[in-house]
Amino acid sequence: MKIVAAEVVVTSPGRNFVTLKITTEDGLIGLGDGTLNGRELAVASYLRDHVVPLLLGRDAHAIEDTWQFLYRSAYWRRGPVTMSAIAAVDVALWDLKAKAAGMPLYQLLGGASRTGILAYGHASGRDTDELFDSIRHHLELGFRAIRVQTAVPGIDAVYGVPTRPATPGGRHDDYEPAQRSPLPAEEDWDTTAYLRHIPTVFEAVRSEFGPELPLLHDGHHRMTPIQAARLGKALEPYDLFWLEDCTPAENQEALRLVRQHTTTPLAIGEVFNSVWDYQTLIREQLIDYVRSSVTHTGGITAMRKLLDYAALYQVKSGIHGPTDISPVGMAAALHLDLAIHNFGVQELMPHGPLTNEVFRQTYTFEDGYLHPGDEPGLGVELDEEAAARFPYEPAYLPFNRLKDGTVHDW
Ligand code: CS2
Ligand code: MG
Repeated sequence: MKIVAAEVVVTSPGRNFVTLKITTEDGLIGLGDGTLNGRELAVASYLRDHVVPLLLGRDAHAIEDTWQFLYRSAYWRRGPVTMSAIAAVDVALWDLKAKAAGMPLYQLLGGASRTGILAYGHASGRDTDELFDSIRHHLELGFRAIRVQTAVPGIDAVYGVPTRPATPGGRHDDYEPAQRSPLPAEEDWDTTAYLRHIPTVFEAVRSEFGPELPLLHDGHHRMTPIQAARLGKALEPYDLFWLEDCTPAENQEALRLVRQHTTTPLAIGEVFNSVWDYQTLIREQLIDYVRSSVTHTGGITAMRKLLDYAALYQVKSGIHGPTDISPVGMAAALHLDLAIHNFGVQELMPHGPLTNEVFRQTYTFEDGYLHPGDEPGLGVELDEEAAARFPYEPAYLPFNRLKDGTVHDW
C-alpha cells in the first residue's frame, strides 16, 4: 500500500487546526492531527518541509517501522513539535490500515473492552450561581462527570472561565483558551487567593449536587508542590475524581511531596510528549491518571505503549480532549479509549459548528458516554473545500504575571 501523496492542511474554522492527509496508490485516504495550540505553523512546517518528502513511496502498512524511522532518523528526539508531527503520520497510517482492513480502528487495536467511553464536561462560572447553572446545563446534556472551574475573587481572568463567550451570543461557559491576536494576552494570578477560594467552591457544589457526582478540577500547573499538597488535602472531604496538573511536573520527583500529604487522585501529562516524561511518576505511583493526548505524544503507537506501562502500576487513562485537539485527534483517542483495559475517563470539550463543517465525524456522545462509531478507519472525513474557506489566523494562549510582575505558569 504505497504512499503516493501527503498533504498538510492548515485551516481555521473557529480555531486553527493542522491535519496531515496521506493518500495511497489504492486511493485510500488517512488523516492525522498535528495541532499544537499557539504553535500550529511549527508542526505544519516540520511535516511539510521535513517529513512529507520521507513518506512518499513508503509502505503505509509499516506503521512501527515508520514511527521508529521518524523518531530515530531525526536525531533530535521528543518535544511537542516533533512528537505532534510523528503523531500526525502515525494516526493517518492507522486510519489507512483500518480502512484497508474494512474495520473501525478499535477492532484493529484489539476490539472493544467496554460498551461506551465515560466523558467529562467543562462547567465553569464567574460566581456560584453561574457555576451551578453550568453544572445543571452539563447534566442536561447527559454528562455524568463534571470538571469545575471558577473565577477567583481578586483575580481578573482565570483559566477555564470565559471573560466573555467564545462564540458571539454563546453561553457564559462557552470557553476557548487560545485567542486570535498578534500577541498573547497577559493575565494575572495569585495562588494564595486561589487556595483560599477553591475548597469553598467544592463545599458549595457538593452540598448542592450531592456526594456521588464525579467532580474534577484543573490546577493548570500553577502551584508549587507544597501548595498543591495543601489544596489536595483541603479538597479531600469533597472526594474529587481527580486534581489535574497541580504543579508543573518537569521535575517528576516534585510529586513525591504532594503524594506524602494527600490522597486526592492526581492526573498529569497533557503537556508531556513521551513515556519518558512519566517514568518516575508512574513507577513510584505518584499519579493516578495519564493525561496525554494521542496528538501530542507520538500517536496511537506511542500512546498504547505508554498506557501499557501505566497499566503495570494500575494507572489509568484520562486522555486530553480540549477543542485544540481536532476531531481527527479526538477520534483517535476514542478508538484507543474503547480498546484499552486501563481506561479511566475521556475529556470532552465539544467543537463548534464551523469545525464540524470542515471535519465530518461519526463519533457519538449519548447519555454520558462517547463511542467512536463503526465506520472503517477513524470515522472522520476532512472537507477540503470547506477547510479552504477558513485560512489560518494567528492565535496565542494567554500568559500569567504575578502581582509583582513575575511571569508565572498559565
Ligand atoms: C486544559 C486545556 O483541557 C484541559 O485540561 O488544560 O484546555 C489546555 O489549556 C489547552 O489544551 C491548551 O491548549
Ligand atoms: Mg488541563
